[in-house]
Amino acid sequence: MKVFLMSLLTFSVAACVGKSAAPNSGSPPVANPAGAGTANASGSLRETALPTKRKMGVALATYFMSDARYPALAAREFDSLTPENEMKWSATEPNPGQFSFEAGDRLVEFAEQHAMRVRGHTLVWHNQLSPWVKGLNESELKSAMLRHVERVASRWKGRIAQWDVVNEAVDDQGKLRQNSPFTALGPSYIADAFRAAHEADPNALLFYNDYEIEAYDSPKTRGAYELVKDLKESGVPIHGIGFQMHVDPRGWPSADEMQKNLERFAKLGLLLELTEIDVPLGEIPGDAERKLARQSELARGVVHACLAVPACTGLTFWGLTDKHSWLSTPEWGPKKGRGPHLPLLFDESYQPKPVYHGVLAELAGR
Ligand code: 9MR
Repeated sequence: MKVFLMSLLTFSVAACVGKSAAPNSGSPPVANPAGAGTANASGSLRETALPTKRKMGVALATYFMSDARYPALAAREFDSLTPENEMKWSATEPNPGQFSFEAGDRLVEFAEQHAMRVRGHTLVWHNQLSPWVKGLNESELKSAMLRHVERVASRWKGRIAQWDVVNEAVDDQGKLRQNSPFTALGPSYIADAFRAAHEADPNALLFYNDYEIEAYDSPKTRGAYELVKDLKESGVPIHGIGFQMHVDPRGWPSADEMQKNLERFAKLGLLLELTEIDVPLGEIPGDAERKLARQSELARGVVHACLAVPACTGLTFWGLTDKHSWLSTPEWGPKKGRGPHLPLLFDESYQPKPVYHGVLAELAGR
């Protein structure tokens, strides 16, 4: 136990093992330092999900790792890791041609030490771009994009199971979004990014990732559908689509609707991942108990929909505890007069919430 805890605490300097964790290869030894939740290792999410062949994922950030409860709980419960910010453009290429991979390396090494799959996030996105990118003309932008994809995907070649190659390219109407500099390159930029990623890391599964494409009948879902259908039919190396699931609970699609939507995308021959799940409590009506119960019900519906569609290979929660959620920051937090969002499976003291038990029960088929 002591050795294992030491390895958790020193993850940042540990040597990398240089290979990906085999899918569903069982669990590593697990730690339960005081205060890091109450679930037993044997009943963890990752253990419980093994027979379903779904990966249970969590978005992690290097800057929270210094609290030993954080890496311990993440490694015990989850077998897939998405770097929350560390692989984005502003983190990996702050200046033209000057790359910085240290934070991404730390998370990849941590994942490898704990038999967690890595979902790389994300190569081409209009947000968290380095400011210099916005000053480029079209031909410079295209070269910069291809170089960025090539360098970042090569860095972790063979160690990233899935890449979100292009993120959030379409707007609410399902058209290429106007507030992205990449849109100026025309729709072919998306195919170009996928081809460059495939060349750099031929074994990585390549995903298009977006939010608000969960509802069956919305202009945005239709736009994303047409986009990935065209890519697939044109022979572009795209393997999957990521549904972020940052859904306002007041308009959350039913489990049946989500399932129907997932099935439609699966028929294109794509893999499906639910990539950034959170369920903000603040939007749910009722008292605290009612909110927590509804949060659990909604999350169970998401798990149910994924389990019902064979092409759905994993579910990732966008953060570990309510303390670490992007929805707990002043920038994204609840609007005036609304309660806190508290959107994740564990509370601010790392204890499992009703929604954790709901997800676990759904995974176990109870
Ligand atoms: O969780 C991320 C937060 O820490 C960043 O400040 C924010 C900046 O845009 O991005 C958050 O993650 C986003 C993800 O990368 C893409 N989908 C939406 C997520 C929530 O905004």
